[in-house]
Amino acid sequence: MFSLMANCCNCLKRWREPARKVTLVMVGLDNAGKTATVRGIQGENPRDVAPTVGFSKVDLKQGKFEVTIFDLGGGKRIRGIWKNYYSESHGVVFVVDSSDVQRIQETRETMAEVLQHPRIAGKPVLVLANKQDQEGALAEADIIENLSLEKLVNENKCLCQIEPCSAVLGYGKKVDKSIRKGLNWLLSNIAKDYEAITERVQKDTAEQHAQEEQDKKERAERVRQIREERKKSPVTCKSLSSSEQTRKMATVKHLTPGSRAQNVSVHSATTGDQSKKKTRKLHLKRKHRVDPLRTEDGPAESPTPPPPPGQSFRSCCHSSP
Ligand SMILES: Nc1nc2c(ncn2[C@@H]2O[C@H](COP(=O)(O)OP(=O)(O)O)[C@@H](O)[C@H]2O)c(=O)[nH]1
Ligand SMILES: [Mg+2]
Repeated sequence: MFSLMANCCNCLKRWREPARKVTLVMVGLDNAGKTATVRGIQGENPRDVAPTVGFSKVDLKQGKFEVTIFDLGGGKRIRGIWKNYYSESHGVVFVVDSSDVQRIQETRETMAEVLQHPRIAGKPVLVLANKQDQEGALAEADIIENLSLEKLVNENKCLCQIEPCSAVLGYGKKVDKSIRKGLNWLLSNIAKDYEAITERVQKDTAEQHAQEEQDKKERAERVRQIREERKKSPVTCKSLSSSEQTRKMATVKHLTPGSRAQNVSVHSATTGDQSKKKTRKLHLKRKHRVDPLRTEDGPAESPTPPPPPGQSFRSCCHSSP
């Protein structure tokens, strides 16, 4: 009787608890089936997926959890962005294409990088050994061996569960049971350690934001310095008297008629302060075309003739039949 009451109290307590917000990062090589998996969980057809450009953010309710999943693009060149999502993640879903035997080593290296990352190590990891419906797909034991999974998770102190599955078997209520089971495992392990993981998430996220702010300031400072240096650099033009400037620019006009840069310069050289500003532009723009003419050996030859005036670059280029 007493234990029944205690159970009821616990149930009531859990029912009254606020929903827990959990963020998961979903990674794995391109074509592993990450987007198909997320769509299946969401109740959308996993077969109509296009390759993920950048990332997609999916919010869903799973029991007492409000889950945000960052489904990240897995192409080689985009994997660099993954680390930007680690700090705010409570756990990881790593999707493996079990039928892609040729890239299993690449998968292993990629997984090692993820689990070793200081903002991931120690967090729970669900490995979905996807595409089990494909002929020749590696079985669970082979995946564990090929990925050196035990070694990896022990070294990085990550709780880990692997689920062989197929993301295209069904969706919504009919989503592969192994995917559902794996997700429940991940969420319940996050729940067990929720306060500690959340504290870590908040600390890491604050640190990351501070770092981003710092980087932004440093970038702005570098840009400011470059601008300062540019302002100081056109010494030659500044030291010329305005009549000299006019003469020089008139020469430019004479030598290269029709050039947009020179037209602007000559026009701008006619007035005081404004002329200084525009002269700087001239200094930059005329660089390519005017320099060879200073040799006074006659008109310079351009290796590739510019397109006729008014003709755009696009219309100059056409593919061979
Ligand atoms: N046969 C089979 N194909 C799958 C499975 N999961 C995903 N695919 C297909 O694999 C391709 C890549 O899936 P996608 O979810 O875009 O991979 P992502 O790059 O990891 O997001 C798509 O054509 C999917 O339909 C699966 O379990 N079995
Ligand atoms: Mg995708």
